[in-house]
Amino acid sequence: MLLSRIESPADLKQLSEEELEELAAELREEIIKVTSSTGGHLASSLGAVELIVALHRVFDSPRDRILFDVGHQAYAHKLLTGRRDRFSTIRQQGGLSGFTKVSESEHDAITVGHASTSLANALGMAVARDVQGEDYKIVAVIGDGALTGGMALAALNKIGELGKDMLIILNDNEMSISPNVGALAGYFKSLQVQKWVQDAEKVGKGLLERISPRLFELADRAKEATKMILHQENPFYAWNLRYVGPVDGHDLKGLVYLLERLKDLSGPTLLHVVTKKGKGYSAAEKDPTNWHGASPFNPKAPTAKKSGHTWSQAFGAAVSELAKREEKLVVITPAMREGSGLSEYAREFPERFLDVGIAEDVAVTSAAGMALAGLKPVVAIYSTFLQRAVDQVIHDVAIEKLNVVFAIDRAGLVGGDGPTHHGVFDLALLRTVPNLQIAAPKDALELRAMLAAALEQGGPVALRWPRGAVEPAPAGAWPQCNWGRWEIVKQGSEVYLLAFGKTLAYALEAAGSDPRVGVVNARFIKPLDLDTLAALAGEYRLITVEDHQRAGGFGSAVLEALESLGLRPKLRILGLPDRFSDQGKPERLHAEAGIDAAGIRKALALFGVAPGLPTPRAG
Ligand code: HTL
Ligand code: MG
Repeated sequence: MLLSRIESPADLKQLSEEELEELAAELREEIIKVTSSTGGHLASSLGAVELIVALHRVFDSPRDRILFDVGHQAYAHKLLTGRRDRFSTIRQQGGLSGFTKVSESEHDAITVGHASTSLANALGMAVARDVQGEDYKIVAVIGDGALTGGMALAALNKIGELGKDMLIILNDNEMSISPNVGALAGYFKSLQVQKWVQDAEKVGKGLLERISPRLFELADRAKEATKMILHQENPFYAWNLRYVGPVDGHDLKGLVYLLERLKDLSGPTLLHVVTKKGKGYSAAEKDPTNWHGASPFNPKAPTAKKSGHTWSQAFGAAVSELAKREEKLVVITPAMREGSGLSEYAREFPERFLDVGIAEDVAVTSAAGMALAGLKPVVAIYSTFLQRAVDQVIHDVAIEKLNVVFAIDRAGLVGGDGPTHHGVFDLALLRTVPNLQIAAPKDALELRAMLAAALEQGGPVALRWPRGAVEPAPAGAWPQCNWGRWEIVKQGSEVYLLAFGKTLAYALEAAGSDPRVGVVNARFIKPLDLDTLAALAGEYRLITVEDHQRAGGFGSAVLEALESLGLRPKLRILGLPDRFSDQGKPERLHAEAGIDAAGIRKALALFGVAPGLPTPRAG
C-alpha cells in the first residue's frame, strides 16, 4: 500500500508517475470502503481524486492554499493530509468533518459546506497575501454547480479587475446534485464539443489529409473559425481571466504537466477540467444523483439506499396534487430537486418548475417577481440554505406581503453534514420579519392542510419540517386547517408542554399517561395562538420545546408574548444551546441538548412533576 506511507503531501513529491496512478487507485478504494459504512459524498469525491493528487504533487500545502468549494469533494485531500487514520470517523459525532474545516487541519484552507464561497475567500487571501508581502500560491477548486452561485460570479468579477495571482480550477462534471443548470453550463458543454473535435481530429487528421486535401483544408479553416469565435465569446476573457482548457480531469500525468506550467503564471488563470462524477465506481457513474450523498451501502451489491417515506416526499406528493387544481402554483428550487422531494413534480409540471441553480437569493427574488406578475410560487428550500436569502425574504417578499410560500425542509439538526447544514437558525431569522407567518406541521396530513391554507389565504408564509421519515398521508386527503390555532393534544392538570414541530413526539413520550402533564401542538409560531397561551399561562406551568437554537426561537416567542399579555407563569425553555452543534445522529444530539423525552422529563422534575411520581407537597 502506497497510501499507508503518505503522512503528508510532501511524500507525494517522492513518487514516480506510475506510483501516483497507483496511489489514485488506492485512494478510490479507501473512499469507497469507508463511505460504504459511514455514508457521505461519494460521487463528488471519486470524481476529484486525480485532480487532488495532482494538486498535492505540484503545490506545497499548507504553505500554498488549496480551497475546495463546498468541501464535499475533498475526501482524497483528507487522506493525503495526515488524516488517514481517522478517515473512518468521517461524518460521525466527534469524528472528521465531511467537508474541509480550518480547525480540523492546517491543510484545510477554508471551513465550508455551503457552495460558492471559495472564490471570495481566495480573493480575500490574495489581497491579504499581497498586502503583507508574502508569496504563496492560491488555488481554488470550484464545481460547475457551485459556479452557478451569484457569490462565485461576483467574486470572479473582482478577481479579474484586480488581476490577483491565483489559479481557479473549474471542476466540470456537468452535474450539480441533479444535472447542472444555467447558460454557463450550456457554454461549458460547447467547449467540450470543441475538445472532442480536437481529439477526433488528432486521430483523423492524417487520414483526412491523405483522402481529401480539400476537405482537410476546409475542416481546418472551420476549426480556426470556431476557435476564434469561442475565444472572443469566452466569458472568462471578459472577466479578465486567462482561460485554459477544457482538459481531461482524470489524466493524472496531463494534469501534473499542466499545473507545473500554470503555477507560476501571474494574474488569475482559470483551468477548466472535465471530470466524471462517481469516476471508478460504476453504480455511482451511472446514477451520480442518487450517489451524490450516499447512505451506507454494501460495496459488493451497491444500491443507493433510500430511507422509507420522508417529509420531503410528503411535501412533493402534496404539492403535485395541489398543482393539479391550482394553475397558478409554481415550484422553485435552488438546485435541490431530489432532496426536496420534487422529482415527480418536476416530471409532471416541467413548465411550472424552476431550478435556478445554487442561487437561493435568486430563488426567493424570482418568486417575488412571479408573485408580482400573478403566480403563486412555492420556494422549496432547506433551512440552512435559506440563510443565504434572508434579505430577499425581507426586502423582496415581505414588505409587499407577496404571495410566496416557503417550504422549508431539513429544519432542525440534520445529522452527518454537521454545523454547516443544521437548520437551526430559521426561526430566529424569520420571526422578526413583519408580514411573514410561520408554522410547523406535526405530520404529513397537517403539512397538506397548512400548505393548502397558505396558498389559499396568500401573503408570505413559511412552513418548516425536519429531515427524515414521516407516515405518509393518504392521497386526496385535504383536511381543514384551523389557521393560527394551537392544538391541545393531551390535557394536563399542572404543567403544559408546548412543543413546536418535531419535538411534539418527544413531548408526548415524556408526558406518557401522567394526568398532570398536558401537551400542546404549538404549530403556529407566528401568529402565536395568544388565546390558548393566555388560557394555559393563567393556570399552569409551561415548558417550551423546539429543535432550534434557544436564542430567538419558539421559546423566545412565547416569552415575548407572555410579557405582552402581562402574564408570568413559571416557564422553562428547552432548545439548542448557544454553540454550533456537532455532526452526529440527531437523536443523540437532541438527547445531549436535553430536548428529547428524557430531557423534557428532567425539566418536568425540576417543576416537581417527575412523570410516574406524585407531586411532592409544598413545605
Ligand atoms: N446550496 C448551497 C448554498 N450550498 C450547498 N452546499 C447546497 C445548496 C447543496 N449542495 C451540496 S453539493 C451540491 C449542492 C447543490 C452540488 C454542487 O455541485 P458542484 O460539485 O458541481 O459544485 P459536484 O458535486 O462535484 O458536481 C451539499 O450540500 C454538499
Ligand atoms: Mg459538478
